[in-house]
Amino acid sequence: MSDKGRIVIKLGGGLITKKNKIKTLNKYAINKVCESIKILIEENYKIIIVHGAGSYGHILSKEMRISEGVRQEIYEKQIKAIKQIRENMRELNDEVIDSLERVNIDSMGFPPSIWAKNTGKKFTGDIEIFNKNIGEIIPICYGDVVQRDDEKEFGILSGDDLMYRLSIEIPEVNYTIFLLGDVDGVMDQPPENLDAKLVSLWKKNDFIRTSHNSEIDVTGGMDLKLIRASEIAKKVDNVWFINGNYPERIIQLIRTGSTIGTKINP
Ligand code: IP8
Repeated sequence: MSDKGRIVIKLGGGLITKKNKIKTLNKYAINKVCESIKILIEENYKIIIVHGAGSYGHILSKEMRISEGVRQEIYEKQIKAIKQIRENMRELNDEVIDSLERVNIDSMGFPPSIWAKNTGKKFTGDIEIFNKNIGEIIPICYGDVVQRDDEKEFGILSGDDLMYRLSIEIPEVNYTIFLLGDVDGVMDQPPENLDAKLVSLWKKNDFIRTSHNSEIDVTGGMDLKLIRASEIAKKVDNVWFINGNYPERIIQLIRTGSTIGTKINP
């Protein structure tokens, strides 16, 4: 069977963890997604996996104001927290690796705290390690605390920014998929509103009211995801937001060209 291209897929933090309670895992969801990833590999797609932090990263980052950089008054506490967050993220990454192993997929985590610097979509670091061929190990990375070159010293590199550079710079990406935890895709109103409806096609400048939960999310929630996704769509043909609790929708998408979810246009 011929090589069908590459899929960059993000397992959102709200899917793989329970966001409100520190370090609570949704192993069931991770296992289910990994079963679908197995099918994608069998269908001859090259895969790059990114995952978010959820309750393994956002709660402590918010408490210790990590995204603001150095705060002299709590500096020592911040340094301790950074160590803890990085450890938590490796632990979460190990859970993803373990779920892939259960379906006989060999994968490897590349912690951004080691190879990446600076935050936002212009972060630096060699992403060539993610340019793997069919049959090679599946590379994984995730949102992490990274060093910054300026006076802030450190900050948070979101998985959404990793999605951007991986989708744009690694060759042959034909699908970029953001798996969400609690919704079918982009909704026309905050999803907690009972009459919120799924937006099946979203493009830049389409207005929607998101409910970016700044109580918990330190990176940018749905708003950042939408901005990055529409930038990616300038280059990648199929950029989608899909409910990760129904990963069979990814299979339907690659086989039929459409599914329940939101397609993002530039
Ligand atoms: O959940 C955030 O990554 P994201 C990373 O992909 C940390 O935005 C450590 C909070």
